[in-house]
Amino acid sequence: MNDDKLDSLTEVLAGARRIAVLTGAGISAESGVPTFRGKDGLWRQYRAETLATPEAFERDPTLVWQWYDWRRGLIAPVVPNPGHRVLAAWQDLFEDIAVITQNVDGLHEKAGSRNVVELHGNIWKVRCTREGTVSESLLTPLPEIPPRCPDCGALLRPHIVWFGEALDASLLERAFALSETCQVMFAVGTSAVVQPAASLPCAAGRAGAKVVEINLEPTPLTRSADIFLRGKAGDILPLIDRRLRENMRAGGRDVPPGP
Ligand code: BJW
Repeated sequence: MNDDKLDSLTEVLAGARRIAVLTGAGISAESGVPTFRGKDGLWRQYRAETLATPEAFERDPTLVWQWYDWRRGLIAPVVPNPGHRVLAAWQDLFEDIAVITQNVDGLHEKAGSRNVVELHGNIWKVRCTREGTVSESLLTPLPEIPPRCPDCGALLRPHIVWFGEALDASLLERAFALSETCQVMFAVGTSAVVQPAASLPCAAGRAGAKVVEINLEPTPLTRSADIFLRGKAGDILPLIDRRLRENMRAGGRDVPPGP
């Protein structure tokens, strides 16, 4: 990575207290979770319309659940990678850091991040289609497909936001508030095409934040980002972390060793 870019980024971060990070499937790719739109992405092999819409679930809940059961099986053994771990470790370096994630894999929490907004839900949660109650469901494979609510017998659905569904209004409000009040916003490993999440870095930029994008390739966000760092999140975030800690130490701050 270009050293000048790293220098200007560490300069920007040196004075920052409030950081927001929007993450997408790319940050979990190095843990072994498939992305959606990449070379081996899920939407290259499966049709979103038949698996990730409310209409698909209404038509064939068994098919939709079989797909989610398979994905839960893929995600169950994976662990956070250096990208997730750096973001969790930055809780020691910045007064306020929030992770706004489109991912449903729970890996940020697993890495130790505490302030996480899960915009698209969580694959380890289920929701009763009759009562709307949300509960954890960790068994994989599921003992019964499609699973039913133990209280009322109605179908359970994955607690995930499908295409055409509204995001939880209070989570979205929180995500915009975090984006519009941060000083630096990172967009890490997201194709930045799915709304409304893709609008968050733009909202941050309009409100005066520096926008830093980390991705293997340019996205629709790249042109308006202040700094674009091309490469793997699991390489670039640790690189930034090391440089940041060196600078903080040089400035007389007592900082713990990195993750
Ligand atoms: C790396 C890397 C490494 C790889 N390091 N980088 C036309 C225009 C505008 C909007 C719309 C439209 N038509 C329809 C819409 C709305 C729609 C939408 O935005 N569609 C677009 C695709 C066009 N949005 C919705 O429907 C949302 N709801 C909504 O708008 O509601 C309105 C409403 C209001 C009131 C009432 C009713 C409705 C809901 C969106 C829900 C998205 N859900 C999904 C599926 C969840 C299913 C599941 O997980 O099972 O969420 S779609 C899928 O995309 C998933 C992701 O969270 C989301 C974003 O993907 P992400 O994370 O960006 O991943 P990828 O794969 O796209 O990109 C990975 C990136 O990482 C790439 O750039 C790589 O280069 C990079 N990368 N390895 C760094 N190691």
